[in-house]
Amino acid sequence: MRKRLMCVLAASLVLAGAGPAWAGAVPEGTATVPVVAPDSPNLAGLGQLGLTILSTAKVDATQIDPGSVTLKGGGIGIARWIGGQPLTVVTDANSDGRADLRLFFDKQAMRDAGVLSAATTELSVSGLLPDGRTITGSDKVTPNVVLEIKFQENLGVRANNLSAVQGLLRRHDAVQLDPLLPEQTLAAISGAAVAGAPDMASWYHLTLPAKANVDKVLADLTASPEVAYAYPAPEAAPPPATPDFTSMQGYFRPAAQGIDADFSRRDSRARGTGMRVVDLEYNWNPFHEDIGLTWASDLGGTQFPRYTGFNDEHGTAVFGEVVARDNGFGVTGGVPNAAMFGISPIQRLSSGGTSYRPAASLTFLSTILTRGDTVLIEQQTVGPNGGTRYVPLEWIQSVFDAFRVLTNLGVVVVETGANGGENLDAAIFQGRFNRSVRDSGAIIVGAGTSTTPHSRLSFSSYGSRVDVQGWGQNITTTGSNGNLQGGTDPANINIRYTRSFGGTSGAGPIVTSAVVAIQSYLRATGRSPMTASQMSSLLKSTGTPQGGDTSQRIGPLPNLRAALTAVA
Ligand SMILES: [Ca+2]
Ligand SMILES: [Ca+2]
Repeated sequence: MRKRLMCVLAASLVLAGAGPAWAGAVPEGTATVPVVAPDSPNLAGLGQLGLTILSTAKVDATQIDPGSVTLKGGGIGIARWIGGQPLTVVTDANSDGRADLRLFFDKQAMRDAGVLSAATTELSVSGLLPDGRTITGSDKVTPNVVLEIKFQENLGVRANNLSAVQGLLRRHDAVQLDPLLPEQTLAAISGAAVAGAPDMASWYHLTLPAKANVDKVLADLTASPEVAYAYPAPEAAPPPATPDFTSMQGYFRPAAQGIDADFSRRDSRARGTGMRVVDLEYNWNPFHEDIGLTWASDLGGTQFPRYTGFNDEHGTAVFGEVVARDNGFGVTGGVPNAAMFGISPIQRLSSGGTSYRPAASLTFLSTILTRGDTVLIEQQTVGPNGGTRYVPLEWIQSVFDAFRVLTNLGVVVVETGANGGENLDAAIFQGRFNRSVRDSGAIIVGAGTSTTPHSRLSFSSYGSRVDVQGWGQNITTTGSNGNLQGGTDPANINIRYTRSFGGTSGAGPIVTSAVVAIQSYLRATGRSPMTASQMSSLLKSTGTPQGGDTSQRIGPLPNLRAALTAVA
């Protein structure tokens, strides 16, 4: 038995050394990155060409400053939306688990600068990483000219009958003529055709040699009796840019409305630089355009696999409240410079199966975290009343012990209070939420209304043990149900936002933001981080008091301006 335990400990130590991504030397110089350009860029027409910079083990392409990227040979910068925002999309283009950066360049600007012509054989980009490294990469291309063309319907031009246009195709050295629609679709619509409807079978894409003079060819085609329409084949426009939703994040406005992260974020010392936050969470999407992380954010690795039976949108919403990037679009987290990680409560067993063991995940965290770090518990558990009468996770004694281990290390644990509507002072809880009986050290968070005077929401746990509250409704953040942008279409997973995240799950990250902002400020001013108990006292003494029925206690809403002023 003892021998087995030693093995497990050894394995944990190895993981602790190899896992976290926050250590590591800063490389210098130039890095080469793989670039994917369109195989055959179309020399005809307007619009943008998309180039994708793929991330590697050494380069996170999403960290490249889009404003620094240029196309070699012409000094062409990235295309911009009206308003100046660069045309970029963050997506895992090659499905290798690393988010990649897709950049768009204006074709007209490329042609004017000579970067895109019949003689072009390669497109090369260079740009800068935040650490000062230059990245370069290139891809081979074979430009051509592609037009969208409709022949006169009365000619009956079909894929198997091009006789009426053979002369015209020969005259222009046509390389290829593809029907716009496959035969199967054409057959299906002809069956349902309404008299007078356009004949879609007469539409084609016509490929001409790269050296073709586009203006001259188009003039000739348009004047030809066989042709109804001819113009450059359209380019795919990138999806519209995400607007700035930060004005909808009322939970970060000054007290009494919110916790006043507006105030703390104006101070570079309170923005979370160098601070670590770990979310106990089933799953999350690190590749969201406004989160910009990778699976390096997963501290659990194979030992604590993420649970994919639920969707990842809960975790994505939580991450956004805390660390969404301050980049002019989407939302901004309360401590946008903090390093955020997640860990699953599911443990892989040596037998090969898995088991729900949050205490194991949390104890594993105690092997990597240190004083000043913060852990957010986004899990609840069934209480003594059963059903959905959920209670804080520390109801489970092994979890309580794991919290004690973390608290003793100087890690602040922020625990969501659960959505079971329970009175934690009731006799059935046997004093387990009475600090004079047992105290995990965790800061328990209840859910209050988004409007003043911040009264308890009916689903929120309450009682003397609940320390502070956050908004439990109307939270604008990344991910979740997509009712602000993106909807539920799986294709929009990286651009999805909600205006209605909530529950104690939504309240916990608000309080976590306050905790990390204060710890960040203390560290940046050369002082020791606060213990959980000191932090809890500070947030309570400086917060906006609870309104409504205060006999059902969920505590005050933190006020960062007052808290930071108190420790300044
Ligand atoms: Ca990738
Ligand atoms: Ca943002």
